[in-house]
Amino acid sequence: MFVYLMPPFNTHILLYSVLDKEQEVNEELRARSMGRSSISFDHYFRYDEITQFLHGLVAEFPSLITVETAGQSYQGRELWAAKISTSNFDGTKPVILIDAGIHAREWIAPMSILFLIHELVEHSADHPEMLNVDWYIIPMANPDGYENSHVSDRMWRKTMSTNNGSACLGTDPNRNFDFQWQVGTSTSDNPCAITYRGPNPNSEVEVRIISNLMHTVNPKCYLAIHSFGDFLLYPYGYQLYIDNPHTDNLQILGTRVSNAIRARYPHRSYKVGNSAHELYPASGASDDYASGGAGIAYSYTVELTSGGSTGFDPPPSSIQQISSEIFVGYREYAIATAEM
Ligand code: 0X9
Ligand code: ZN
Repeated sequence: MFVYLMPPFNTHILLYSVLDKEQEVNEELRARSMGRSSISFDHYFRYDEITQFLHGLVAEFPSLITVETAGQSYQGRELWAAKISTSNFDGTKPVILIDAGIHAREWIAPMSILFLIHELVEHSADHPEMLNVDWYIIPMANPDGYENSHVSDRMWRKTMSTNNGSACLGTDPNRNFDFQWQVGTSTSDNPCAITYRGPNPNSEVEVRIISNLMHTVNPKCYLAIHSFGDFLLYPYGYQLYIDNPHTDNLQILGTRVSNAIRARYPHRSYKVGNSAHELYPASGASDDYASGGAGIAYSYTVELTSGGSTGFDPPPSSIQQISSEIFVGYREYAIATAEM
């Protein structure tokens, strides 16, 4: 079981082109010229730093970004929602909904989204094509688990809720969504398993919050950000060979996004396909709920690259590179969503 949860290693040699180097240097110069030397993507942010970062942006760019709480985690941390819009979220533009960090140990996922927010807000003039959509982003969807993975157990994946009759903590939030819950394999009824699905669907408050947003925000496109394995996956993933009415379009858009990344970063190849087929069948995941429960046609799980053979632990020095690469993908999703 555990083996199946570790997507196959990609043994890419990380090649930096001259162009990448140039971009890195420009990025640094630009950051410095903005006078925000405190913001750097050279380390993994803890929950408090994420909170500070988001509120700092609101103070400086109030017409572009607002931050509100989408609700509180089991242990009482806010699930911050960053709303980025050049038209006040007035309903005139299609919306992209993103969550990252629902799996605690996948540290690169929230970092890539903080980098996206940084670009959208602090360098908005460079990305007008990305602001033809409104962004509703939960950069840290499982703050309790995330903090636990920093202070106690680096490989912690689940929430931190207690379980009746067991000393083991937590539910796998990506097995807890209310669509085909408990069906098939890679979902466990054992509270001590890392894929524990919970006593019933939606038992986790973090899952209820995200499920609700899928309905209230009414996005055209939903992205769940995870790591790792270099995949852009689409539903249905609860079982093999279950067709999704939007399969053709999901494959087309995923391919477009993967191609955009490869065109800019030739060494990086995100594979596109049905999640059960490309990775493994797993039920109760957010992408399936977005599709089958909330009726969002364009729903993907992004499994970020680990940039080499480092699994869930890309070195801090590669946060900027991995985030810059997938930024091209997020950009392409935005351009496509604006066309929908
Ligand atoms: O197993 C998961 O929840 C995801 N992979 S991870 O390595 N980040 O844990 C994949 C979920 C894919 N989606 C569905 N199976 N519906
Ligand atoms: Zn994950």
